[in-house]
Amino acid sequence: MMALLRIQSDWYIYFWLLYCKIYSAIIWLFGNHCRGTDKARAVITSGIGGQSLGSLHRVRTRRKKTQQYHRTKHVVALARRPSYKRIVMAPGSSTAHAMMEDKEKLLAPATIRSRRISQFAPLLIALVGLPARGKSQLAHRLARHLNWNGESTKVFDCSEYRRRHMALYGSHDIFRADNQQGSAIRRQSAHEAVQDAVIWLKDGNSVAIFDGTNITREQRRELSDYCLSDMGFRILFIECVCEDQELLERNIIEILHYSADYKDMSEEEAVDDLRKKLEHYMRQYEPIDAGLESIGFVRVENMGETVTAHKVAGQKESGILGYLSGMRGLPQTIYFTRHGESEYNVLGRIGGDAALSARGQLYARALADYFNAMATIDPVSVWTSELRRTKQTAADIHAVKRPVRALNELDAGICEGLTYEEMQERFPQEFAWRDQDKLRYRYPWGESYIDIMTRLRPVLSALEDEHNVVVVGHQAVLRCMLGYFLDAKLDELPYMNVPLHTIVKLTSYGYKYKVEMIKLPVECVDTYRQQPKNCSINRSTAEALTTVPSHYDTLPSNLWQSPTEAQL
Ligand SMILES: *C1O[C@H](CO)[C@@H](O)[C@H](O)[C@H]1NC(C)=O
Ligand SMILES: *[C@@H]1O[C@H](CO)[C@@H](O)[C@H](O)[C@H]1NC(C)=O
Ligand SMILES: *[C@@H]1O[C@H](CO)[C@@H](O)[C@H](O)[C@H]1NC(C)=O
Repeated sequence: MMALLRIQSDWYIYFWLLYCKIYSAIIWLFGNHCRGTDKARAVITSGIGGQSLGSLHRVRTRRKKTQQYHRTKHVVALARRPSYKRIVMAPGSSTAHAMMEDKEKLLAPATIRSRRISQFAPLLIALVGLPARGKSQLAHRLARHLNWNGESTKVFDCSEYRRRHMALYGSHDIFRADNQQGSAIRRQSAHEAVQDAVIWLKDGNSVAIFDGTNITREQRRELSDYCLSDMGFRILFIECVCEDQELLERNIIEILHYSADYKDMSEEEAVDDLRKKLEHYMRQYEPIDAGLESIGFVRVENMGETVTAHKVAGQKESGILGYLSGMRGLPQTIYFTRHGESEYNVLGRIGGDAALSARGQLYARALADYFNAMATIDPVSVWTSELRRTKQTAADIHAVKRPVRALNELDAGICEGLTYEEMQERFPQEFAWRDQDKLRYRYPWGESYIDIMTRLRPVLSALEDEHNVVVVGHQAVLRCMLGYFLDAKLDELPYMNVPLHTIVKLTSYGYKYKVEMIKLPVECVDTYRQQPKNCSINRSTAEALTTVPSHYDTLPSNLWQSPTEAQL
């Protein structure tokens, strides 16, 4: 009785609780719809001037390029949350409601699954797009960038697998949709490429780039399902679109020149063949449609002019998005040179901030003559380090000069300013350890090659978009930079020979670079020290010093007057 009374007196509380329950049920019902909206849209406009390094310069050159190609650039990253398609629609996608209803059921499982896959799972990147849209170039540049950033990456090129099946490329005929044998071969080679990519990722590598065409919706769905549910890998599609006729033509010319398919054909035959091949592909091509496909993708238009991201989440993917948004596919020439011979070079001392020797000054003049003669047709800009010897080397070149801190020479810490002989005398153990693993060895209070690679990242990204830049740098720094552009193995980097008084000219072709070494006729010492045979910590002094290049003990005053003597 008492209880009943209490209930009666507290009836309004119960009523309130009931009301709350109903209210939260309503919220819950609608909440699923609304949750997407607030977090969903993230619009990133990045790329322009975002990097700290030489940003003024980059913006200036960008603007020039923009005018040239009538380009506008924006990066729009839509919807990190792959929840409701009604909210997140890429422009141009179909909005027909009826179509959405049945698609939603179809798409839902895949999106939920993809959300659950760990950030640390390996990533498969699949390229989508017609031939000559710059897919291979993008694939290899991205791979180079990722490898440098510590993600072991490899490109799996479908056309290479196809070539293995057909000793000789017959003609465009095999790309026809109704060619049974041809499509069987293509399917087979794509399958093998994917299998190899899977093996690569299962071996503990982090990224595989699948460079095929994957042009139909069905193919993409298959690949995506296979990756997400069977393998537990992350997957990102990158679609390359190219509307710019000028760019397209350049890509086509590049394919004709460098593709293995057209080695044995005459120019006319090749052009005709490629045109027909494109037509076959165009008939089958279904561009990625955000309304119909539940895949995460990035669309790259005109080699990085416009980059649109859709349902892209994850650390690696964001990094890739950033890289793509800063990418340019323009042909480029870059020059590298070490500073002229410095007083420390003559004495065999490392590091420091010495001035140029007399011969180093001669080199500075010769270098200026070289680029000033070029300047009337092809003006250059100059990047130096913040140290005296590079600034002095570039002093006479008529161009804008930009000192960049990240280009400073490897900091030798406690060994700054020592000769190798002094290092052996004072720190024999350190000296031996360095010889054992020069790439990873870090001087006490100083740096290692790996450290310079890290600090060079933004410079390298910036440099990839530049044309006619002269980088006046230092031995270790240039080894890393050249290693990046020439795809050198990491362990080879510290032993690359970058001699003094030599211009290294890199010219891009496709995604590769051609190297020319231009030695200017000014004498200098050799600073190249090979790895000695004995790297044991208790080797003798003589063994430690066998490969040290000869040098002076005091600075000769007449060094540049008698070159023969300087040869030693
Ligand atoms: C695209 O990927 C799928 C999935 O493995 C594959 O079966 C298909 O052959 C590929 N298509 C092309 C043209 O590369
Ligand atoms: C140092 O030298 C001794 C022989 O004198 C040798 O047995 C030992 O293995 C050496 N230590 C190292 C680390 O190489
Ligand atoms: C290096 O030198 C040490 C000491 O002289 C010697 O014991 C060792 O065998 C040498 N190692 C090689 C690989 O020559």
